[in-house]
Amino acid sequence: MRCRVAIVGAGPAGLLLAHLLDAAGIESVLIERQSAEHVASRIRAGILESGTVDLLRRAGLGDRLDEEGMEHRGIYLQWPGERHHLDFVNLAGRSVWVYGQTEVTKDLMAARRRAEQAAYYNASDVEVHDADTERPSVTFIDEAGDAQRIKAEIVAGCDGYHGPSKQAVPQAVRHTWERNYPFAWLGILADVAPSSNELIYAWHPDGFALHSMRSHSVGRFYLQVAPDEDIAEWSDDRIWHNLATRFALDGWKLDTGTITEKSVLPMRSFVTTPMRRGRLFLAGDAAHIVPPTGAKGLNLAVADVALLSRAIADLLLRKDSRAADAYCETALNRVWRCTHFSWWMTTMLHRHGDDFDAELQLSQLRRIVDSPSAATELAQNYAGLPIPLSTLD
Ligand code: FAS
Ligand code: PHB
Repeated sequence: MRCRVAIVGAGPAGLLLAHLLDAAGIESVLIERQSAEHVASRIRAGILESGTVDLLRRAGLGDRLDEEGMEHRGIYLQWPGERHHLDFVNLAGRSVWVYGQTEVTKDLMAARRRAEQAAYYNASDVEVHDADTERPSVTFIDEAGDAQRIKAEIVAGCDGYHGPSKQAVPQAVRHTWERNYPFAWLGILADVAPSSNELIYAWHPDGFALHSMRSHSVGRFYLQVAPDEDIAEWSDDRIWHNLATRFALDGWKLDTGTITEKSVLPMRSFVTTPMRRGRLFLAGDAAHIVPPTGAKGLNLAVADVALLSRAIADLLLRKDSRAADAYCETALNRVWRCTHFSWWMTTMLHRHGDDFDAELQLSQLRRIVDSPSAATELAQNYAGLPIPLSTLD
């Protein structure tokens, strides 16, 4: 089988790339290891930058987002006895939106079905070949057990942290940075109306806690735990008790409800370069992972894909390779900015080290609340940098 672009991975990066290429009249094929149901059921990110929202709207994917999403002016920063609001609209001129990645993925999958473009789910033994040539290809076993080879002009590796695409970049030229943090997040979904109108990021001696949400009736909460935490040790009561302790504030109460999902998420920073090798381009978690404290992971994947969609369209439709040749450098500039911000938020808010470290963290938090320039720096990074030009521009 031949196609113009073979996309490995049908998470948000792969699905959005397929959608943006379709908008430019470029056909693609998606090859995904999991079932469509599995992909659509994943619970992951919750915050969309306004740049991401604007792009989704312009791509015709904004209807449900506008109906069900929740626009937030900012976040709260908390430490024992104090909770302060940071207003991103006043500080940085833009808001953020609460609309789960699960919903974004469902919207993208529906758009893919409407476009009637090929997608192989439940693919196994996926491998990228000849990335260094003008004739790259992807081989795999399809869900019927038949061997397939897709010959393409471009291969996009959108297969996340564990995907095979990055392996197609020769080890000798690959450079990887990785930082595993000495803590993890215990995340829960609960059928309970949020106890706050916007997200609360709380520093506490017992550990970090985050009050997020998915709707006016579903709360999303995270607790800092040990990296090897056994979720079986965490009863619902123990989770709610720890959340109430870490968010405690005079005159405020945390409402509780039925916990419908709980999981432990590892915390790591990871970057691999180059993000391009010949006709293979990496985007999203295939090239970088950030700790979710800065709400960057999904938004960074969207920015990669906007940039990549334009580079592929220039290359295939206009024989102009400038954007493709600059893809790696341009993408990495934003990757490292988001990697630094996510590392900074994570090391500022999570308990690790000794009491000296704790005093440094509290001093940093007070500085943000007391200094408009410090608050503006956080707001500009959290609310997001402008999204690169895509095939929609
Ligand atoms: P994804 O990992 O979403 O998608 C990659 C796709 O490739 C998957 O569908 C996978 O099945 C497929 N794949 C893998 N190997 C393959 C193979 N061999 N062949 C074919 N397909 C293959 N970000 C936030 O901002 N906030 C959060 O709270 C947050 N929570 C997260 C929780 C978890 C458990 C994880 C893993 C990530 C979380 N993230 C969060 C980051 C997350 O949202 C990612 O940034 C986002 O999913 C990136 O999208 P993709 O690059 O498409 O990668
Ligand atoms: C979420 O709602 O899942 C979420 C929100 C903000 C973060 C991380 C996760 O920083």
